[in-house]
Amino acid sequence: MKSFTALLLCSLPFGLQAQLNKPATNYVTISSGESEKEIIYKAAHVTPSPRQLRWQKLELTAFFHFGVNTFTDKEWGDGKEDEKVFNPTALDAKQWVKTVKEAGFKQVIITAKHHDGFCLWTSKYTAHSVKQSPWKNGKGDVVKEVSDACRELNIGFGVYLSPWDRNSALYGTEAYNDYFVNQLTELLTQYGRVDEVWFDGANGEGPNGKKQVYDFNRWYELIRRLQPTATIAIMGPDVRWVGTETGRGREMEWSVIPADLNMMAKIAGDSQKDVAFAPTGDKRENDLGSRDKIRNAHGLVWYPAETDVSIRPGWFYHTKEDSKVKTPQQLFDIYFSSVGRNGVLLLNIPPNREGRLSEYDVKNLQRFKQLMDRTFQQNLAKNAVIKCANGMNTHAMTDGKYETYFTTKGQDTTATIELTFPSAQTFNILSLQENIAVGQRIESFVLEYKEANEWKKITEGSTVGYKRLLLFNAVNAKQVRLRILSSRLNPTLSEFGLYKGD
Ligand code: FUL
Ligand code: CA
Repeated sequence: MKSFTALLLCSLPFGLQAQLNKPATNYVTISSGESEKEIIYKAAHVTPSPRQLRWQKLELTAFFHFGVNTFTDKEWGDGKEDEKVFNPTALDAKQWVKTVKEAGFKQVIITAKHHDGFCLWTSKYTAHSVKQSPWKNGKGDVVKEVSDACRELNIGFGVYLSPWDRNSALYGTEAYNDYFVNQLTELLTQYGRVDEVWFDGANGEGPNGKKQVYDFNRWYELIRRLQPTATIAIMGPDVRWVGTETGRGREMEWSVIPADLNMMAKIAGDSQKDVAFAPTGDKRENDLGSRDKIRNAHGLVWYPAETDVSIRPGWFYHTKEDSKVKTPQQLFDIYFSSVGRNGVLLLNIPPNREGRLSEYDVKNLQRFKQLMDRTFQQNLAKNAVIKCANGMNTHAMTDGKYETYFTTKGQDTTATIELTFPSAQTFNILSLQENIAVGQRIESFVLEYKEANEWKKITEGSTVGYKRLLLFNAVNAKQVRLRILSSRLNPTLSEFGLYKGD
């Protein structure tokens, strides 16, 4: 197996190599003999690339699984589907994009081609596409309708292109990599800016019974050249699959991890491969980046987690699942366990056979948004007098701006931040955000309140990262403190929030 370092040095696209050589870097090498102290110092300086930072700040992104499976009632098509089955009666991509935008989502990803090989755009390189369908007399292009809607409504646009293609006769041969590059080129050149390219890990057999050896580096090079600001997920260098499709990330989620974990072989190995649909498969290990994990690493890389989950049991629309759409409360819990655990949520909302998001999904998304707005409407910490003996910029923690941040003086890696309210306040949510533009540093923290002159624990955690949300039984207190117990370098806090949820 090639190490990721070797992969980087010999085969990464020039653009990426140049970017990695800049002083602020999302990758560092570690030589043998470096002390733990040196390694931790290096880890604290690994920062996201601009495209990774933009992506992390999106928080909420939406997936649209749509294709022949929508009409055959399947999850994984076998590639033998008649193109004529694809016939949405009232396709309205603007309704999809508008619905998710109004619910707070900042970017969408459309399944341009799923494992069945059916293309939602009129690719020049195959007949297995919308071209042969009755929809708009073969003149329709779903990818275009989605990208136009994204541009009009000003939200990010991404494509899912399944490397595994159960229709293409070329699959399993070297020519398939050319075919794939041609299709990717169409998607990257015909629809304006593309913000995310999502490669699935599934790699099964094609029609000739052979598996494909994917030419990932060629694909990455193409994307960097044609769409340099796009993040490549999850079989790619920018964004890592969290390891489960349940919507639950790790409580300790380091975005800086040993570079070896960025290896394609490892990621492919962890991906779903069976035709038997198993959406709850859990490949999470609970620790990828603690001191124990990075002590013996050969390199460290900024490789953040994306948490993908469907609003329904399946990824594609099935009428029988109309009653199983996740409730606003379930979506809210997922927000806490994905975005609130230093991840980006990729929530799938599958359009139905009409070519619209169903009323059930729309209603639950709207109520989810109301719940979010209600919960995070007022940061109670803003009303407190905040003090930290060794701190700088304490006011920056509650100004609502991510770019302004609190940090400690000198070399201090711990801090006690004390909040005094004019009168006792009731709250049940803690929200912390590190300024990841300078790195991820906090390793351990505890929130306490004062009762009868004694400090009592409310909640505690390890990593923070871009966002950490903790829910606890409501507390009523006039004095509260956050103790940062351990960090890899001076801790930072862009925002500190205390909220009272329902
Ligand atoms: C999986 C696929 O096999 C599912 O069908 C779905 O597209 C999901 C997002 O990724 O690996
Ligand atoms: Ca701030």
